[in-house]
Amino acid sequence: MVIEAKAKQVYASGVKPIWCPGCVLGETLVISNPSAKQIQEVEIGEKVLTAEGVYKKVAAKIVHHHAGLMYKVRVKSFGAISATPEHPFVGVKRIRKRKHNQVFLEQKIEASHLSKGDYLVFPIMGEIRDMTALPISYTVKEKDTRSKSLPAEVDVDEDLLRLAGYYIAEGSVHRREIIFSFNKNETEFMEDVKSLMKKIFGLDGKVTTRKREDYNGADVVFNSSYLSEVFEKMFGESAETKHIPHEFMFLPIEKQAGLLRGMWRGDGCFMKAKAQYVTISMVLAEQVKMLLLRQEIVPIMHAEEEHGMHKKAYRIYVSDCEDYNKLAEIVGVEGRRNGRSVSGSSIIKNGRVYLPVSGIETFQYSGPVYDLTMDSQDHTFVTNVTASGNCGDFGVFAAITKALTELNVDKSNTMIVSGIGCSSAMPQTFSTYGMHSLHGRLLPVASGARLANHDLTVIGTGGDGDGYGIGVGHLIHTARRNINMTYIVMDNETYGLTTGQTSPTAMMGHKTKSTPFGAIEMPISPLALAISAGASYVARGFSGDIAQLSSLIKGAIEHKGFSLVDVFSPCVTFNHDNTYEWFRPRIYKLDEANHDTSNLVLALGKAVEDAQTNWEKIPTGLFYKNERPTYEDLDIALKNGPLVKQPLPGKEQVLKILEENR
Ligand SMILES: Cc1ncc(C[n+]2csc(CCOP(=O)(O)OP(=O)(O)O)c2C)c(N)n1
Ligand code: SF4
Repeated sequence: MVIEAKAKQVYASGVKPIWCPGCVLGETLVISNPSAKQIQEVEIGEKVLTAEGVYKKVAAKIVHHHAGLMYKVRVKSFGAISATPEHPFVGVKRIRKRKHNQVFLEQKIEASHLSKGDYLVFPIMGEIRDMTALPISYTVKEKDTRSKSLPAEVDVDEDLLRLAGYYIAEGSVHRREIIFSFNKNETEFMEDVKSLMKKIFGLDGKVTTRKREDYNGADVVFNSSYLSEVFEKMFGESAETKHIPHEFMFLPIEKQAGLLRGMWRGDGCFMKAKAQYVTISMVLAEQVKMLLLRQEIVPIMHAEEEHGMHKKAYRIYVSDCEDYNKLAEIVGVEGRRNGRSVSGSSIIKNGRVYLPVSGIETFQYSGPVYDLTMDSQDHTFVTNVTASGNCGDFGVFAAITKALTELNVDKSNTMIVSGIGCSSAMPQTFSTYGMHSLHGRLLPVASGARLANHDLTVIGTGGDGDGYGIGVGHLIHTARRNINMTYIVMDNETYGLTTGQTSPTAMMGHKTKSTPFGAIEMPISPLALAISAGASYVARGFSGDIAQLSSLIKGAIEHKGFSLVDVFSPCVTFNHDNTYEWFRPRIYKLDEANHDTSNLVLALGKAVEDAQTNWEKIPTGLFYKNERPTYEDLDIALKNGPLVKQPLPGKEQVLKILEENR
């Protein structure tokens, strides 16, 4: 497996972790900013749409070889997506077979656990960014005396957007000419284009039918090398690269209606039973889909493979009666359809579309599969079909990588030690030294490594079961010894690897295979435990906030002494209570609440605030930090350096020590 990260040193090992990833085929389309592109082409730092309907940066891209079963999941309207069996989709379980759900409870559902009728979620981009003026910039050519100069800016109103729509659908640029090609009968649209070009850019156009006699087309032609340059830059150079400028995608829907009107008049049509838009630009097809969704119209997407001289085409249909009439109203078409909405079709609610699964097939595949780790609170990314989610441990991986990169830690002098659990797969994913030890025993191993080599950067990584269950005794003693190391606990409040049993941090009432009637024990408070045991750096992060988490990990690595970084790292497969969505409204940051990190009593208070507020308020950030001597500073033998670096005592010295201690 290859995990790409922008690092001075490459910290990724290329070994596949076991975490439940959203692995899909390389050609899967991802909704990125400003376009849509195959996942294999997406780069770190690029923005991609998340299940929240907002764009976030890609923190890491993961590729690994998969050999075995793949699931091809088909949904109504948006087509199919192929994924590995454990791929967690953002979905909703269908409650009654032939009836739509009243309530849509979203969860991450593995591809192999989906059934026909369940819903997959596609978020509608909700952000609105209005623009009133659009700057027009072009290269002034002194020799070009024929092109009139253009206004420095134009109003972004319904007129401009309708004109943009006509151009995207029917426009082309030929040297200094801007040509809008229509059918001869579409005189109304030709007149509309002429008056819009005159009003907005002051340009006069003429209609020409200069082609063959049997040709049914007519062109409206404008002469301006300046506007040709502007339009090519804004809307793409050829029919295949045509696109809507990204900033137009955020405009209020009233303005976007103008865009749809112009586009549909150009490349769309209204038939008896459906409206249709055709384009050979894949990016444009995805953008039209999003524009329609923002108008609460669910299109049916259909890709038509290349055949003969015909390029691959994307057909966008609107067939639901209500949607058809809504679109007719927007485009200004008179015909209306009577009838009810199509049963069994998609539902728009809460800023998302719930698309019923219409079929699931399996097939064998051997080759690369891809996944993205997002710098987002919910760790999801959106493909052209639906949103996918990831195990929180990917976020922790990305945060550790970021911290090591920013500190430029020497990987040949770093050791990552783990216990056993999903989270304990971390050492394999890094190209540092590492050891996958025994369940609950990572701290003694890590302590040994540090005491044997005081120059080594030692990082322990494990789960809550590992560290707060079977290994809790070691936590207390390593903390009180103040061993100079960093301990990162991926706290998912469950035993992930063993398929979801109750862990020591599980909340009371949490139902699992091991507590089918709900947990009856109080959850442990790991931060309070660590602070009271003597840990000198105690922090808590969230794998949905990579920026905060990596800075806490950086602080922990730089700190001299024992550092605990507890991380809420949701298990998307087995813990459906403590999800990204559950954490988000409850979490707040201590550094924004003027917390005094040097005050032990206050830190203890903050450490139990989550349980005290019945999990309404969950602080994250640095709880407590103090500088005190480490174990290796105080130990009589180790304070002179690791034993391996000290000269061996001679026979006389050994005898003297024995004599003194008789
Ligand atoms: C001594 C011992 N007891 C039990 C197990 C079985 N076991 C493996 S992982 C695990 C729990 C993992 O949970 P956690 O540490 O929270 O990590 P996660 O998988 O959730 O990341 C258990 C009980 C074991 N491997 N060794
Ligand atoms: S912790 Fe949960 S989501 Fe993560 S790899 Fe393990 S089972 Fe999968």
